[in-house]
Amino acid sequence: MPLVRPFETSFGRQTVRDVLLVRLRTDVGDGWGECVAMADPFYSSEYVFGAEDVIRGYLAPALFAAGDVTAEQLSALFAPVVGHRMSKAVLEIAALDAELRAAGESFGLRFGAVRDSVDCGVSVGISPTIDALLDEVSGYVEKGYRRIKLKIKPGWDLEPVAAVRDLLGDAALLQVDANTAYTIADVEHLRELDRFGLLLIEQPFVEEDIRSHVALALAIETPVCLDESIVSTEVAIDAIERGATSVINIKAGRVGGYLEAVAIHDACLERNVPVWCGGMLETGIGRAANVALAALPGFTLPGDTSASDRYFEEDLTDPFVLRDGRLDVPTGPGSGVTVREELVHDFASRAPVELRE
Ligand code: SMG
Ligand code: MG
Repeated sequence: MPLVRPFETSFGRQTVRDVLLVRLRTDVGDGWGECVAMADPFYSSEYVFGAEDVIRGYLAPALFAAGDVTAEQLSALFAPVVGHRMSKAVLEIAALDAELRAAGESFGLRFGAVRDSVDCGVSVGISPTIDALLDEVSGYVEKGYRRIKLKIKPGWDLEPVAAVRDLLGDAALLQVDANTAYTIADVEHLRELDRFGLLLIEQPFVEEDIRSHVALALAIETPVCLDESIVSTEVAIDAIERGATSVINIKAGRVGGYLEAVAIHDACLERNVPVWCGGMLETGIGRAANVALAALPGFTLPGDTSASDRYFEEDLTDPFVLRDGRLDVPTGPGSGVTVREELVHDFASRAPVELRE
């Protein structure tokens, strides 16, 4: 699906979103899921074709062989497959969608939502120039976004952050995301971000490097927030206890599913660690589940849960529309959104792959 504008991060520039969708046919009805893996393994090791391959070769056969199972049992069923969390997550959410549609229960109710709409932020890519960046940010502010996140990398950090802080004023919520672009040698440089009153700095160092995040957290006043590093509840608790992260970006796909995401939320709530809902340029299908997740009590910071028009000219569901900086949590059964199947068909880069028992 073409993006309305290119999205550049420290690891690359995207102009389209190559989305792997799963439609799960069950004896209680169908469920849909959106896999958050990107086309290339640059954000994480997972990528679209890899996801398709592991679903086809391992996860779907395990599902078929298991017979009568519930969505809740899938993570144990898939445990023999190491990693591949985004692939596991899409099957789990498709199964949950089918189950909850049959039961007449919404994702929000199932996850434990406590609000009917959620505060939204927007993630702003690296721009060709500071002027272009300020234009883009101004547009989002006009639309009502409640928090701005700037993508940063070496050579694109202090100057753009200073310019945007100037534009927004001191009170505005502003944060940065490096997608692992820095090393421990950059600690002194990153400390200079302290003067901008940021909400947090997200994932400055590589995903396995918890130790350097601990060192940065000790050196800097800006709270350190992990994204890529947090792949499970155990890792989240460990990173919190070691002082590597004082805020967590929760992305269900990255942690193996929404049920694990809820567990991380619960662990963080218990430890007074604020969380927020990350984004992976989802269509309305994935967005519906993210918005439901972001309605849990521990999600106290605005998420990367932007409106459909931030990403796409046309969404695969009815568009999510920003209202006073917030998106409504769908209330219908399952995801609460209806997939526009003709549009999925029109956008499809190839015919659907059908897997059977
Ligand atoms: O969905 O609005 C969105 C994108 C939010 O910045 C975003 N995601 O590291 O948090 C992150 C990135 C990962 C995806 S980059 C293509
Ligand atoms: Mg991130």
